[in-house]
Amino acid sequence: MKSIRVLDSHTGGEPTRLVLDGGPDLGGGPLEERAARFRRDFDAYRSAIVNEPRGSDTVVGALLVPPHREDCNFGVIFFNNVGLLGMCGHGTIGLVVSLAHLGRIKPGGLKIDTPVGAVTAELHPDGSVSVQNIPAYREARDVAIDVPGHGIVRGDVAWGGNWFFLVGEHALRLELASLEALTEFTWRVRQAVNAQGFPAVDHIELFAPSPLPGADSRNFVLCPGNAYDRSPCGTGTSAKLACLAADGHLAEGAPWVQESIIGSRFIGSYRWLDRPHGTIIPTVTGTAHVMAETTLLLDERDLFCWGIRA
Ligand code: PYC
Repeated sequence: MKSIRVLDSHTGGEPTRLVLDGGPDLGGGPLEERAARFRRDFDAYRSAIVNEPRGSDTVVGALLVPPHREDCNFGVIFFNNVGLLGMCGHGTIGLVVSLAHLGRIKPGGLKIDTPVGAVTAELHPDGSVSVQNIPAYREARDVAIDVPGHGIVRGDVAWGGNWFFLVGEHALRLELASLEALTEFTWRVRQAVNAQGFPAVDHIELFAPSPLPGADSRNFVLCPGNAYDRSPCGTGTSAKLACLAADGHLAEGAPWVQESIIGSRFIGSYRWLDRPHGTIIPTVTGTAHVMAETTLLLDERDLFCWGIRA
């Protein structure tokens, strides 16, 4: 029987399953190449770790690997129920809290290698974590998408470590009671965005004012495998910060409190990297909690040993 040692955490309600031992051996080289190897040769591991019956559509896996970049302390490759992610903000916060739980880091800064670039994280003495993400930018502003059954939906396309379509105007209420309608709508929006010029967009993000005091905005984020992000989405918040910066709606260094559909919050801010081109360095701060230290057992006699795959 194969065994895989994992540490489960959640960041604002969104789970991260950190793979410590027994995951696929991806060899060395840049993380982008190792991610391609993971995708090509070890997809069964991805499914076994995060899909049912051991996981669920919401679980994001984080494979801990040695870094390639010399200035990094750790490397990580994130994955979900349908494939690999570029970066993952909630997952990085979960990773840092998990490393602290294991005694592998103390409060302070560290640098983490990912397939889309190096990120810097800071574990604060109160246990919260700030992630300084890779550069984020808006690719296209106020794009009109014709969504069958819904009409024209306008939004921005932005990169925050994954590709997002960000929609501020829509007819839906951002509350858990509307989950089915939110999922159906954003799924249709993604189909239309992909068909109408932006095939790489795999996350759809809706915004509305928060009904609670203290937040600048509430979001609903549809992830690539159709689960919604329980956290405010670190890469989605980064994409939002890039749009706010480009529109002149948030000053450099000012805080932006982004709330998720379940009420968990990240505090975002940015600094300009390249103002003429609208490129920012976003920072997202949040908290995570460890939940379980587990050994996954993979029994080849089990029909669903490698997870239930669509
Ligand atoms: O926090 O960046 C994030 C994220 C991406 C997908 C789920 N969470």
